[in-house]
Amino acid sequence: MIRLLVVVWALFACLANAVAIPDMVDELVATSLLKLKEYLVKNPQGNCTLETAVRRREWGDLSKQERKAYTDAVLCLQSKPPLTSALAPGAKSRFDDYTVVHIQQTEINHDSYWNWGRYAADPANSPLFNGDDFSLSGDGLPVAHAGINVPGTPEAFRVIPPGNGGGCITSGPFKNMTVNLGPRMQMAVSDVPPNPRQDGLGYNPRCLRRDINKNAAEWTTTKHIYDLITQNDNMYWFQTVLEGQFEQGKYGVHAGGHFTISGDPGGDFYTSPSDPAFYLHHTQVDRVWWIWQMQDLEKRLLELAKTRTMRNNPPSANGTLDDWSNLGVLAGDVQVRDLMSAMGGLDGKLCYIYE
Ligand SMILES: [Cu+2]
Repeated sequence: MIRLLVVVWALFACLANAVAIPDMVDELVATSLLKLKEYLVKNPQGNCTLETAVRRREWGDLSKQERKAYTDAVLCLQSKPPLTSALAPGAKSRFDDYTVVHIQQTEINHDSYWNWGRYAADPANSPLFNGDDFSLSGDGLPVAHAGINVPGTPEAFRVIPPGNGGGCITSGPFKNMTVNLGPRMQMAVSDVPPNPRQDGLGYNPRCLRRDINKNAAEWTTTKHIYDLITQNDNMYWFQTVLEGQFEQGKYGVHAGGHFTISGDPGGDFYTSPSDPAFYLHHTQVDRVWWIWQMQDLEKRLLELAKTRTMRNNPPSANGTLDDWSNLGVLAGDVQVRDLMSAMGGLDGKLCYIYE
């Protein structure tokens, strides 16, 4: 068994072409893939097999050319006309369409992810945020600003101390990027002009600000991720711990990752997808859910918990597999049932695994 795992790992390390030392969660993926393999033998998913599945790889494991291709694709989306401008006058590009749909509804996935735990000790020097040409651009210029106020937490946990940035980013592929939409929330960083519309959909051109925050990243260590996956055996608790138990001063990995990016629009719950790093963060959220599902596929693949509204605010009915999720101009209406499986969801359009 152990020998087989070593072989599986050697294979991945080879495919990934930059060899990072696997962390505890990466090792869990290796064992989980064996479970997924068994499951697929019993429940074949048409053309979607482990051999045909797209392999989503960690940002730091991509080659420099692959990272550049990714940021070039984002810049390309930013150069294309929008589809949502009638609805949101602030939307100026195809990239903004994703933010519009998120402001109104939800988000999408991309092909690389950010393994928070790998860089939690020093995110500003990670290959994602070190500011070189193969990063997602770096930290913002140092501008004095308050820490991040986390609502609903006990006094002692109310504020996450600020990082060293807070101002406009100045390096890397997105240094000339214009943020058009939002903000919709009160921002922790200074000098962010308010949006002309209360819903955040008005036109509000400004620089991308970041405050890469090590203090927030402490909530996203490999240990946090591993415990989240292995110590919560139903969807209710998995989701509760993932989303954070703010009332107990526990931010959880989801908020922890958002607050690690921070700034504007990264620190705005609604507009955060206008920072390109958002997608790598949320793909990691998807990865963590995927690893959790694989621990018991029969039970967890289609398991839902909780209601249709975030933190049940306003109160709503329990979510079900028959509910519809509106992905707006991105994908139209999709049934939740079709979004549960990375292997064969959406009539086989979803077919991917994580390395
Ligand atoms: Cu999020």
